[in-house]
Amino acid sequence: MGHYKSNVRDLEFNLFEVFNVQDHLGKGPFEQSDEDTARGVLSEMKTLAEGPLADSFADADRNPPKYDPATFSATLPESLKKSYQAIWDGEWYRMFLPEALGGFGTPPSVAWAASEMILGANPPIYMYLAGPSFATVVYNNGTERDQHWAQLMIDRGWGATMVLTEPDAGSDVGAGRTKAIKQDDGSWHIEGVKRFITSGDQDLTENIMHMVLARPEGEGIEAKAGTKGLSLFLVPKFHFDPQTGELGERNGAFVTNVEHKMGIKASTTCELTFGQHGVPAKGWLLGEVHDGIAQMFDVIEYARMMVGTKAIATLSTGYLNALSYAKERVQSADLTRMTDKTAPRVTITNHPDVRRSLMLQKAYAEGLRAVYLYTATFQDKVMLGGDDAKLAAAVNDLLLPIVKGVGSERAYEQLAQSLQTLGGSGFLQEYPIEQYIRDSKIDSLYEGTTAIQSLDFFFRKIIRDKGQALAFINGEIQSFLDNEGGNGRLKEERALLKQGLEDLQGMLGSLVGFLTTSQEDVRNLYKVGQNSVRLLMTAGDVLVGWLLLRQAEVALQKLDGASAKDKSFYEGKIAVASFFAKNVLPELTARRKIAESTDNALMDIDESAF
Ligand code: ST9
Ligand code: FAD
Repeated sequence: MGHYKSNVRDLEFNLFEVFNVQDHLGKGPFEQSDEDTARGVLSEMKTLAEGPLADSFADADRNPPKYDPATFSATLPESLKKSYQAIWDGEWYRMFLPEALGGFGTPPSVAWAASEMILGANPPIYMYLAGPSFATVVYNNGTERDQHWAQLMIDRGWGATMVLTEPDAGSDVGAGRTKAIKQDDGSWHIEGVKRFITSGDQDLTENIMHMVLARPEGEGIEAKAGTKGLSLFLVPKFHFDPQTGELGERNGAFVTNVEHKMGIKASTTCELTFGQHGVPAKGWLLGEVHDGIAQMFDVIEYARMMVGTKAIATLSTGYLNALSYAKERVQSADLTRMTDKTAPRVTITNHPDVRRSLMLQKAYAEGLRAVYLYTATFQDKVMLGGDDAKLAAAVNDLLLPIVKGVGSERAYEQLAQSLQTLGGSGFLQEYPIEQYIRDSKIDSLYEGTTAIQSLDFFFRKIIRDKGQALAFINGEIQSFLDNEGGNGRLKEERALLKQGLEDLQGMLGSLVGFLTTSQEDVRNLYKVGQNSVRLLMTAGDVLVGWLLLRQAEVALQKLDGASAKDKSFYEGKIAVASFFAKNVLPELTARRKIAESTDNALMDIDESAF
């Protein structure tokens, strides 16, 4: 058995029993899909993920990519290349492509469900697969020339990167200094150093298209400070024939270092130096417009969803590994017979504390899976178009920082609990959990740290949106509370969810108050900053609590006449929803009180006192 444990039953439960995505399969852009093909996608992906993809997970961690400074190149372990080839040959990347670029017409909800399995089995492989998805952004934002290049990127299987970060510009992308100097032939020469670039070099693909943010210079170009002064350039590793894609000379974008790091070692993290080794780094302006940050956010939104799904996928396999260990491991007597030294020893699933921890792991693994899949259903709605599309886009935007920020924080925290379930064995490399923890720590850092997600959530997705998307979600939860489903069961849990929702609303009210009064005292903004992550995490808990209860309601309806296996599955859904409502949601009241009573004492402390 490989390390990866998928959960197709839960994926299918979400898609077809809770969110009913089959209702929009076969329609519009999803004309080619139906429920059978969607189930087929998941079943084939399970086989691939648990087998050929998972195979290189540990080997590529222990034998990571090598960097050769003489040739400025990185080479990957053979085991990883084999896994990559398996997924590339299956053309799975087409799941996310539009029809015009050879897509399968798969709805995002199904594509993300399948992605979860790749990301749980071997996340670096997914990142090396970025070429076709990034080509879609080139296609959507590009001129006819760029659109042809996008097709070349896909047909020739090129890799791709997103290149924003610089040594002095991480969260603050607008501080970037890399420049682009206009040339007479219509190209641009890029000069500067970028760092931490994922997949910046590899020996999987014949070429790599770097998508680079840089500050344009030249006659008639207005210099603007911050992110709004950045443009997006297509900078290939090798020049190519613009018609056929045939490779030419090496371009002057060189990888000058590959980082040594805590986790995801198989994914190369590169320093990329432009135009400083005697060869100009030539780039082409995407779409011939200076709108780099907005164009790059098309990539970022996709990547933030990917990072959250990656974290949640890892938590799920971490939990399932911990569960199977706990069912086998015999240690200590039952607590009720603790004084009887001759009492039989029991499996650790009998100990209340192990049960508590496993149920919490299950709650976040399955609750957060429901959150990312719920989010993906709004991506389906955007693609379906129609009157709902604008609101659906706003709801997707609102939920993205929760998928990314809450997904990554809770996954890392709960993976520590998965390891704890194995006792000392969890610390060994014989089991996958230590690597899961190392590999998932990055998820709360890249694509915008959790603090950045929380500021995005409050200032952009709630305040700037005038609370419209938030009002929609609030309405959905409220109507769930108002309708007396669940055959009279789950009454107490509904009351706890109601209280949780009120606590979230109260906390949000406090933050809006701080923001409003900042017009008189600007330092009140610090009170927002002290609470923004708390707000994000609380919104995440309310969503998890609600979606688990929605699932429990479906499970209650399906219990009668269910097979023995399904019966256990549905009972598990009811149990986990009830556990989360009773054990986590009451904590929200304390968090609300903390937010309400925030002062600025923290900000008054002299730095030397820390
Ligand atoms: C990174 C990469 O970390 C990590 C790994 C990548 C792996 C890639 C692989 C991907 C996988 C693909 C695989 C596919 C395989 C498929 C196969 C399947 C089988 N939403 O607020 P302002 C825009 S990369 C949308 O004033 P500041 C907007 O245009 C590095 N747009 O910002 C706005 O203008 P306006 C990641 C947004 O104060 C403009 O920005 N780095 C949003 O100037 C200015 O907005 C980061 O993420 C949004 N949420 O700058 C940086 N927000 O207002 C984190 C802004 O007019 N830092 N815009 O609309 C931030 O996000 C900062 O908040 C900041 C602040 C830079 C935006
Ligand atoms: P900083 O921005 O210096 O942040 C340090 C701390 O300060 C963080 O805790 C942060 O939350 C906090 N902080 C900063 N500003 C604020 C604020 N305004 N409010 C509150 N707190 C704040 N970048 C790319 O462009 N392309 C890639 O492919 C890519 N891949 C990466 C792969 C790896 C393995 C790593 C480690 C990084 C990668 N990055 C990539 C860079 C990544 O996106 C940045 O590391 C990230 O955006 C944070 O920037 P920073 O590291 O400079 O931290």
